Amino acid sequence: MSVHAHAPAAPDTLAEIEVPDHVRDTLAAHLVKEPEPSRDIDWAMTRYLQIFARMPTELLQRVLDFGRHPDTPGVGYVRNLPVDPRLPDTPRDGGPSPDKATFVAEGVLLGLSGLLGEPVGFATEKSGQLVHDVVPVASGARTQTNQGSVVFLNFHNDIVHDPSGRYDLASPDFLVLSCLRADQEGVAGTYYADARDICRVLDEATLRTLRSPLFRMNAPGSYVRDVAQGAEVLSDPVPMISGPEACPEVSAAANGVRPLDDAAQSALDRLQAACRAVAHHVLLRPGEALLINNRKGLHARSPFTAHYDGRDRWLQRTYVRRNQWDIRHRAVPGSRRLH
Ligand SMILES: O=C(O)CCC(=O)C(=O)O
Ligand SMILES: [Fe+2]
Repeated sequence: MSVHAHAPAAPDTLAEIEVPDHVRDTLAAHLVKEPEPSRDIDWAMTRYLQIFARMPTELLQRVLDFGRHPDTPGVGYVRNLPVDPRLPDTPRDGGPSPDKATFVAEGVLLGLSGLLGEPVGFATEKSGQLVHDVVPVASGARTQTNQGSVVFLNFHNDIVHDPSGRYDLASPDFLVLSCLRADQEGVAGTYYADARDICRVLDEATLRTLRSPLFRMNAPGSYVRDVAQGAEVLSDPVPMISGPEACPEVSAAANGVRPLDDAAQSALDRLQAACRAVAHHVLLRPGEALLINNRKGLHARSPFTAHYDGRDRWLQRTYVRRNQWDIRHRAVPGSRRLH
């Protein structure tokens, strides 16, 4: 008998969800009539729920299961979604575009988000907007942020600075990334490494180190740039991997992880190498979206060429919490979704 006969099968960590043409067309027909959602976001989210709830039950359940169970895949690749009839230029300054006449893309993004939880904004990320435009920005081309293009954006999860010293607590549970326009060369790839796959390929000693509070996370690039005048703002020492073996949580700041000793540094290097070895790789195209569980795994982006000519890559993104209760201490007064 082979030694592998009783090894548990590797869990399926990528959900591929193809929307049938007739469902896409029905979604499009409704979404094209909807107004700009931020005018009354709770009304808009309710309306999107009505529209998306009419999808075939199996399709709807796959998206709901993605959001509600610890044992489901960490990344969902949704294809054949509706797009706007006419797409204006990609914004050059980080968005939003002033020229959008219809809001199909926003409806797709927020409709999918609403099946996972509630979209929330953070005052220090994209001015607190709920719909983020992820576009290359010349001044950030070499940064480890979503404005970058020239550099590989390392495997990370999207974390949020919090005065408690723990940056994983307030962070989004999910990100939704929806593609409005691909990069002109078609090479910009998004990667997702699921913590279950990462743990399968790492040795015991490395895992023990990664599960120890030997790492300090730097606050996101936007926070460091806009609030801290460029200085690092480090978290308390935290582990990078936590939780039960069957469903571990992983966290890594994009803007720098500072290991406390040499063993932690080499474990961090092995973690990034493991991510590259196990990651799912997707080239997002218009009408495609990625549902990203921001706790089950880490994501990354390949380098690509930005031209700053209005035809650059354009994604829209939400940050989604299943529940705002645990972050109510940081809610901005007078706002129900801004933290
Ligand atoms: O551009 C991408 O594919 C991913 C960028 C990213 O990490 C993010 O928007 O959080
Ligand atoms: Fe990210």
